[in-house]
Amino acid sequence: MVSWFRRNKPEAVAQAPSDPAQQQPATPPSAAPLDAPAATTRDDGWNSRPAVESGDNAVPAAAPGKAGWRQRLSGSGIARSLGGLFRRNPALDDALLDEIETALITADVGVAATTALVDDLRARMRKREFADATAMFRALRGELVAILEPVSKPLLIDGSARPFVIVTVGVNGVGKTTTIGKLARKFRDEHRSLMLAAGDTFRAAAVAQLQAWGERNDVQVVAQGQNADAAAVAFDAYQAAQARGAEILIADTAGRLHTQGGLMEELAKIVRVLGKQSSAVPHEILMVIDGTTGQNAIAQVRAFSAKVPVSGLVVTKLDGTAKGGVVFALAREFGIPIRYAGIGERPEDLRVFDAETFVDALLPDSLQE
Ligand SMILES: Nc1nc2c(ncn2[C@@H]2O[C@H](COP(=O)(O)OP(=O)(O)OP(=O)(O)O)[C@@H](O)[C@H]2O)c(=O)[nH]1
Ligand SMILES: [Mg+2]
Repeated sequence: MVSWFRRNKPEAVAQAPSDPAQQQPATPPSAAPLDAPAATTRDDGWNSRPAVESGDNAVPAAAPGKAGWRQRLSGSGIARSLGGLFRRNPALDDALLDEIETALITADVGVAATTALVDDLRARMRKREFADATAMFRALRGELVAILEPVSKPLLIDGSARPFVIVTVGVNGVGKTTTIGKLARKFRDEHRSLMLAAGDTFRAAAVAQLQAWGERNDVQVVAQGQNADAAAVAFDAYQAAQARGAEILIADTAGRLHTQGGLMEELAKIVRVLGKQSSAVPHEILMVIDGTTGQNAIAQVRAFSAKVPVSGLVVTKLDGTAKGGVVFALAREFGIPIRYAGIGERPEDLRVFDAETFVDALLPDSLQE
């Protein structure tokens, strides 16, 4: 944790409260226009010169972010249970291992990952590797980081792909549209040119929600009316982005239950139609997971991955009471890169996922290196 703050010192500053974007709700007010005009365009300078130029065609999509992980994650189930254990200054014995096991399972780390972790700690305790409980907690920290390290791979925007296409997918209400809004904010702050595609055509309010995020961030949104074919919207948006030389196109999609066969087919169609442009398109299929979902997240990722090649995950709602442990279960089960963590509803509440930062935000300060 300390080392992370050291690395990122200049950014460890709270967002200026005068930013109007912060004062707006994540979901636009109901007074927002409901019917989006077909293929809306705004020529408002979004295409202005990027200050961040990718010399090697691939740079991290966003900086690691600002301080606040610890503050936001301290309410999570996993932070509370592990922190509580540690504060009691326990003896190093089997009872402590049982408590760690309970804490991890309660926090949704999952039975398989928990068993592997605890068995390993037990074996090391028997070999007298640990002088005291603190030493065992440190080992636990190391193992938790080791689970997440392989999936700590930030999204790299290939500068030679114009546009670099990101499609967000996931079940209803997980935070897809909000994440797009946050990404729009990040990319805009990096002076990248970008466009959004309102591919959730099920509800008029969904189009309006994306348009509100677009307006807030000065980003052009390509939309058609409600009930338009989502694949056609994505296709039009791709062509518009290409014609304008946009660096990035992010397509929203409607939430769907992973068990709804027809809707899952529609998602595959969106990806297939985009793929007609080039086999590399879409460059990233970003699946958004609600961090409070628990083990059901595993079933969701399995079902979506069976239909479309999910290439990155975003875990949202890790602030508040999320159990958080599902991040470890996902990492262990799929090995799909976790690109970002959502830690709040505001535009700036998105962090590039980092294994050490995440684990250290869950553990007491004294355990950090
Ligand atoms: N606390 C918290 N809330 C979040 C976060 N991300 C999204 N939300 C909230 O979750 C709710 C749903 O977000 P949306 O972005 O509309 O979710 P969606 O996946 O687009 O939903 P559908 O389009 O209906 O499938 C909103 O109230 C968001 O403000 C987060 O990281 N933390
Ligand atoms: Mg949405």
